[in-house]
Amino acid sequence: MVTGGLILNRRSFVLGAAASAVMVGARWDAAASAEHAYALEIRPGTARLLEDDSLQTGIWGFDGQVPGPVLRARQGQPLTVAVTNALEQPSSVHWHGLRIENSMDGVPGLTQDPIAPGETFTYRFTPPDAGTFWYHPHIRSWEQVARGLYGALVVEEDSAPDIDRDFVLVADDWRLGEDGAFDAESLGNLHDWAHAGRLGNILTVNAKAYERFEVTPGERVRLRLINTANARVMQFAVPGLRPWVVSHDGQPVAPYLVGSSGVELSPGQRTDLLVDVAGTSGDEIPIVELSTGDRLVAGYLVLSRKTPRPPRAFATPAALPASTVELPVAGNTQDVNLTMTGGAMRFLQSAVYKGETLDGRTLALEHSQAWAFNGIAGMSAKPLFTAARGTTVRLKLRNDTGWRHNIHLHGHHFVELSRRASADAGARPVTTDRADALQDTILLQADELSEVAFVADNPGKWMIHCHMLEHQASGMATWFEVA
Ligand SMILES: [Cu+2]
Repeated sequence: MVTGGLILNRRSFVLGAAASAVMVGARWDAAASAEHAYALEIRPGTARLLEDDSLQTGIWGFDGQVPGPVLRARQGQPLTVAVTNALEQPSSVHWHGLRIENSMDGVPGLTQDPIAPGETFTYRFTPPDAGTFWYHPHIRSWEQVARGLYGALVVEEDSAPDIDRDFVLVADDWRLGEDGAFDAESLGNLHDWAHAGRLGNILTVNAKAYERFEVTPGERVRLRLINTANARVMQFAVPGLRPWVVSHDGQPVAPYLVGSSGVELSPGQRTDLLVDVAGTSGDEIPIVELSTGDRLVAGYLVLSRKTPRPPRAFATPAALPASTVELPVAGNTQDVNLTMTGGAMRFLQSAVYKGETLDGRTLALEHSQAWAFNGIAGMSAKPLFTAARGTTVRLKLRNDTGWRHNIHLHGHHFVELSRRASADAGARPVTTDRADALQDTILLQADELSEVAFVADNPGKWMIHCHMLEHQASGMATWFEVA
């Protein structure tokens, strides 16, 4: 464990940052209250997203800021968030990755009514897992998330891991004009919807061009990375240091070192890194984003000129406290196929939309639908499947499109069992770093197949959708029921 003095340092850092930078109007006082309570307002605001900070961007944000306040909760303790919608369109809040009661999942039309303009909805739940999560609207999310409606939700472990500082890095890509204005004109562009989704031209971390994190040589630092982009897959690395991955999607993994290609985060995914800070006071160590082939600087670890702490022996970090997710087992298994079709180059010939079979041209031009799951575009009246509570569901994902997709499961975490490069290729064991990871979101390349499994232990109606938000809006959304 760290010494008492360092715990104090860390605490004062967290609260200091909260008071000054990220938490206007939302406060957390663990000492005063066992129940963590917040109030958030969804409203327009402005942000300085560019290096030239004379340029402002109109955004939509929780409390008018982007990212929204970092909400902090504790594993197993109740959390209350009263959300008021001050937009002129309906909204909601989904708690991405949290295995909570279905009525709190924030999906209008499935788990609640939308929060109408001027109305307030109070979310109350108890996070069962410690880790890095995030929150965002689940209605017109292709617009509302793109405009800046998202924030981090950090659920702290009951017993704190041995670290000195804890930072949240909310990464996004924005589509902005030269003057910094948000490109609203291209929202809903069907070309984006049928291709890779809305990709931005500006990378930000915590809505800054170059976010700076002050650290001291000799410290072990936790970086909580969250990809909140609508559609861009990102790859992060800290080339000057040797970061350990300790968690994916809010679930602990056996620690391993980040490789030279960085750690991949598809939209919605999270990864927690532990970084042992080495260097000389005054150094600025870049955090880089590698997905374009360039090394884009996403921010800096700035080594403080304060007296370095006594050097500590940097060993392989201990794993975070074990997950409470029930692991799938053989037997009592239900197989479900989910086949993705459509998109540019392999357009839908036809699909069922709201109960009616329509040709691809009508789907695209009259309903903005370009993709289908099992031949059905968009949400249907009936669930894709119903599982008895406690059943292991083996979900056979098959991407028959020419594009990457990013499947997100609500209310549950799954493990990947196997992957194939195409239907003709042999099954191979999962060899990625995430082989043992519990995930709530998974990226499939064009033509890939993947088998994932989870225990359907959370009763209610849960979405499965592509978390490339334009794909979700244009057909890739369905739901299942745990009875
Ligand atoms: Cu997709």
